[in-house]
Parts: sequence; structure tokens; C-alpha cells
Amino acid sequence: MSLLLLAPHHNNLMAWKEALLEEDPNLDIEIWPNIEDRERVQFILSWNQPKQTLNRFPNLKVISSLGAGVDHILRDEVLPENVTVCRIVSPSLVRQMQEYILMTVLNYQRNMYAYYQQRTERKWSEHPNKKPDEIPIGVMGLGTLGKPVAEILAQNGYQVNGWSHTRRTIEGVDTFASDELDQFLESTRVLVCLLPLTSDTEEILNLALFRKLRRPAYLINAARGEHLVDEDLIYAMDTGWIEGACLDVFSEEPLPDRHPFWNRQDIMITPHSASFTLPREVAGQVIENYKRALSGMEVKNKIDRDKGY
Ligand code: NDP
Ligand code: OXD
Repeated sequence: MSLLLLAPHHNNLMAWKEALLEEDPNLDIEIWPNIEDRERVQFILSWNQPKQTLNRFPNLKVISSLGAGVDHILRDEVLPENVTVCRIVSPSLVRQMQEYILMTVLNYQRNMYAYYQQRTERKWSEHPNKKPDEIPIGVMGLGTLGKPVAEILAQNGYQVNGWSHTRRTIEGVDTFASDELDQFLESTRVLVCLLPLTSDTEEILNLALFRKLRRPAYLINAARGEHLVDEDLIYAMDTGWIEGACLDVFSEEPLPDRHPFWNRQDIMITPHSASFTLPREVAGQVIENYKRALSGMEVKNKIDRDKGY
């Protein structure tokens, strides 16, 4: 039986192979497209798999994402019905995301983006620091990543709101359920998106939503590019609803050279680097799931295919 690494555009695939073999030297690992026998593949580790591949393995039991998100798997039109889908959950993914969001909020609060720009122009001009209570933060999605992000922001003295499908209870955070979106937005100025991409959340970051935020707002999207309607963000910024944005994810990655976001000083762009999965840290959990799959046990970090996350 074999474990297939199906991620031809991943820049770190060899590190994955090495980490898995360090953990278990007897593993039979194949790397797409070099497969000896498709019938032996029972477990796939995938990231942005090529089209028309997931249905080529008659004995496939489990597909695990190489990261936290599973939208690339669930949206695949040839995903077999009976296959279980799971994902990576790891402390360092959480820690890195907390750092990224806290860093971005601090940079915004202390006007660092304006100072970076002034630095390039040799311009000496002070801006008043925003007070933490002037910039209430709203975190959309209070799951594995969103909850600890909301917690660390609250611990740093910010007023934090959190929105999730079902209402969560988090110390120091005002929480809202999915039917309370308007109340959540009305009490938020810095909006952080950490939702999974599903049919309910696609294009949720649109003009109608931006107009409900306290003004001027700031947007941080570290979830998926498809959550955001790009033109609506540009319009909201040009009309003063949103004064800046920090985007880590895009509908097309790498962000194409021609994309208008590149021309804007008021949009910070990072290359899907908010939080990286570290192969050495998670090789053990992947192998445990592989062995569970082979012996017919339930895998860990399984997602609900009907909910989409
Ligand atoms: P989880 O599945 O653990 O949490 C999802 C959260 O979103 C839950 O709180 C859930 O609510 C809420 N949610 C889902 N659908 C809705 C909805 N329709 N309305 C309101 N709330 C909703 O996800 P993670 O925290 O692990 O990850 C979130 C996303 O972050 C990933 O899917 C991925 O896209 C992105 N990501 C980005 C990275 C980067 O480097 N930029 C790195 C890793 C992940 P409830 O609690 O009620 O179920
Ligand atoms: C993701 C990840 O899901 O990098 O974006 O894990």
C-alpha cells in the first residue's frame, strides 16, 4: 500500500517526503505523477491537485490536505463520494497565525504602513497613534485559528468581537452567531477573516458587508482569496469606507503582475505566508492517520463534507 504526495506545484515536497521517512523509514511514498500502481494508493496528501486526478485511485480511503484548508479538495469535481477528507491541525500553524494578525493590527494601529511609505520618500511626518479602544476588532471564524487569534488580541487590550456559525464562548471576546452578522459588523472597525471557504462564505467580503463596518475600517484577509470581491474592496477604499487592507490570500496565486492590488500603497500584500505547515512537526500526525486509514479506524482532524469544513 502506498501514500501519495499529490501537490505538483508545492515548493516543499521533498521536505515532506524526508520528514515522513524520518518518522517511519518503511513507508511506501510515491510522488505524483510517478506512480507504480494506482491500485496501491490508499492515502493521498494533497495541495492544489491537478484536475481529474482524485478519481484515478480505485482503493483510495482518505485524502488529507497538506495544510489547514480543505476547499481545494472539497471543490474538486471528481472527489469520490466515499472518501474521507481530513486536514492538518498543529500548534505552530496557530502560533504563526496569531503572530501575523497581531503584527498587522499593531502595524495599522501605530501607522507603520504609512511610515514604510514615507521612508521611501525621505518624508518626516508624524501620525497620532490609534488607541486600542478606537479600533474594535472583529474576527470572522472562531475555529482552530480564529479562536486563539481572538484570544491573543483580547489579551493585548483590544476590544474583540467574534463571529461564527454557532455562538462560541471565549473569555474577553464578545461573540456573535451567524444570524447576528449585522450586529457583529456594526461594532467592528478592523475586520479579520479566518473563515473556511464554503458556498456560504464565498464572496462574503463584499461592498454590502463593508458598508456595515465602523468607518474608516481596515481589512485583514488571511483565509482565502475567494472570500473577497476584489473590485468591491477597491471601491470601498476609493470611497473612504475602508482605509487600508492586508491580504495574504488571493483568488489567483501567485497574484498576477497585472492585478490592481499591486498598484496600491494602502494594500499590504503577503504571499500566502501568514502560517506555514512545518513537515517535521506534523509528519507524525499524518502517519498516524495513514495507519488508521489502513486499519479501517476513523482518522483524526476529519472534516464534515456536508458542512464544507
Ligand atoms: P476551522 O474549521 O477550525 O474553523 C472554522 C470557523 O469558521 C468555525 O468557527 C466556524 O463556525 C466558522 N464558520 C464556518 N462557516 C461559517 C459561516 N457560514 N458563518 C459563520 N461562521 C462560519 O478552520 P481553521 O480555523 O483551522 O482555518 C480557517 C481557514 O484559514 C482555513 O480554512 C484556511 O482557508 C485558512 N488558512 C490560511 C492560512 C494562511 O497561511 N493564510 C493558513 C491556514 C489556514 P463554528 O465554530 O460554529 O463551526
Ligand atoms: C492553508 C494553509 O490552508 O496554508 O492555507 O494551511
